[in-house]
Amino acid sequence: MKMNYMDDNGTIAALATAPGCGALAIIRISGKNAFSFAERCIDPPNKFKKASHQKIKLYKITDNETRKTIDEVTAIKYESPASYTGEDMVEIICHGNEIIIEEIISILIKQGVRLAKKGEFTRRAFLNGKMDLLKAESINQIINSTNPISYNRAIEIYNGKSKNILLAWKKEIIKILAEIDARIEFPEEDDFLEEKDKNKKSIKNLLSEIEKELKIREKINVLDSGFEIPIVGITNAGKSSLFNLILGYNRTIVHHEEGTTRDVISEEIKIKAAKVKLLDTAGINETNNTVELIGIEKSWEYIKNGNLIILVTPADKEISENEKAIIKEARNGKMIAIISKKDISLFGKKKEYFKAQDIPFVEVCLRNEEERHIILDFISSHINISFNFMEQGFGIICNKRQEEIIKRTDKKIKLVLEKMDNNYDEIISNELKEILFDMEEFVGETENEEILDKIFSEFCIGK
Ligand SMILES: Nc1nc2c(ncn2[C@@H]2O[C@H](COP(=O)(O)OP(=O)(O)OP(=O)(O)O)[C@@H](O)[C@H]2O)c(=O)[nH]1
Ligand SMILES: [Mg+2]
Repeated sequence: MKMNYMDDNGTIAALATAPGCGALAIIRISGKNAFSFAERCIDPPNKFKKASHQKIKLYKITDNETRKTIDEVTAIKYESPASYTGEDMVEIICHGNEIIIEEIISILIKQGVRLAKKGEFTRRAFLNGKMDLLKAESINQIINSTNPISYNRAIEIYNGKSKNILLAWKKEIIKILAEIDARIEFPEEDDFLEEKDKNKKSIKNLLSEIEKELKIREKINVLDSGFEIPIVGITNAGKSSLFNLILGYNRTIVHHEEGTTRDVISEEIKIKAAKVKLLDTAGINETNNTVELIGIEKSWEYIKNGNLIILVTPADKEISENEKAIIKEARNGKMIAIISKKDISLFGKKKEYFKAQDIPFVEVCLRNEEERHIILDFISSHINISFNFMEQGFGIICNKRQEEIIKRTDKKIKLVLEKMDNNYDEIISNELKEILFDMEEFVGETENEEILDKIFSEFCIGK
């Protein structure tokens, strides 16, 4: 059954902090009866009644039926409209134990407070005009970002940057549209060559900005779903040693025998706050062993498809034909090299080779734990390079809804450009009007109950 939020303006409560054990937890209550409901369990109630707006004070939570003290807490009163939701709100800060949290919430529910739905606090904030849609959506991104890049974008979107960009685009379209509509109405006036040229240039600019934004989104999607970094190379190069060194524990077998690793072993980790899927792979080798061959086949897959490829190559050996083949296969400018075994290095030539190939490298001894931070710095800087956002545009898209709208706009802009070549003014005018509508939808100027349901259902409870 579809819940109708519009009809529901009761008082709601939920845990606002992450569930589980913690020093403190925050329970939020919002709605027109928030204060009177809170008074019925906050002890002493008179102290709470008299407490002024946004002043934090110490209380107890008591179950009025059993007279049992649940916890010692602090609480803050926010008088409407100066609260997150714009309604009267109370925040109870209790100890971060699920038993306490459950008890407090169940006391509130007994009084008639309802458990909040996903994103309901933010939805109310939006409906009460505390924030626009883009800001509300960016809050979800701020909470859920798995990497500093999308987090930084989310903060800027929260501060209104994407809205400003969209409004500038919209203004440009309105200008072009006005000119084209005037031409449709008074076709005999002039040949409008100059205007047509100018319009075409503006549309081309807009298209290139939109395409940049879609590219950034694609990269952020990759980052969010886990940036894949396979460790590849010939057998015995030190791949598993590197894998273990990065993880900080012995996850996989390291052995001087060739072909030790046969299957792909993967672990999700954070490298300087970026979510990464690190993979140890089978060494590329000539072998007749069927199991090893299956592993090698998988290694080639990762060499082709990884987001950033780490080639481990031993300093004591000349570059081999297999390594040259690996480099050739991964030639998208997304390979970095770790030259292992610098402690037993016999050849200096390898460095020269990577310099000539323009592949960034670092020389290390993988048996030396102290070199871990050098390796992490090196990898992290190359994760950032492969996401060189600043040069490419801003990153206005922060969720699926926005992505779909921009993809739609992209198609329509391409169509407009095509029609401009053929002077189909009516079609162009219609398309531009639709693009305007898309842009209004993006910034939330066209409100729609179903869209709101979808957006806020992606939030967590308590936000
Ligand atoms: N001296 C020295 N030995 C190293 C270094 N890195 C790795 N080794 C040794 O080289 C041998 C092979 O290391 P592994 O990490 O198992 O190599 P691998 O690339 O995973 O090998 P396969 O799984 O067989 O493809 C082990 O005996 C390691 O201890 C290094 O930097 N210096
Ligand atoms: Mg190995």
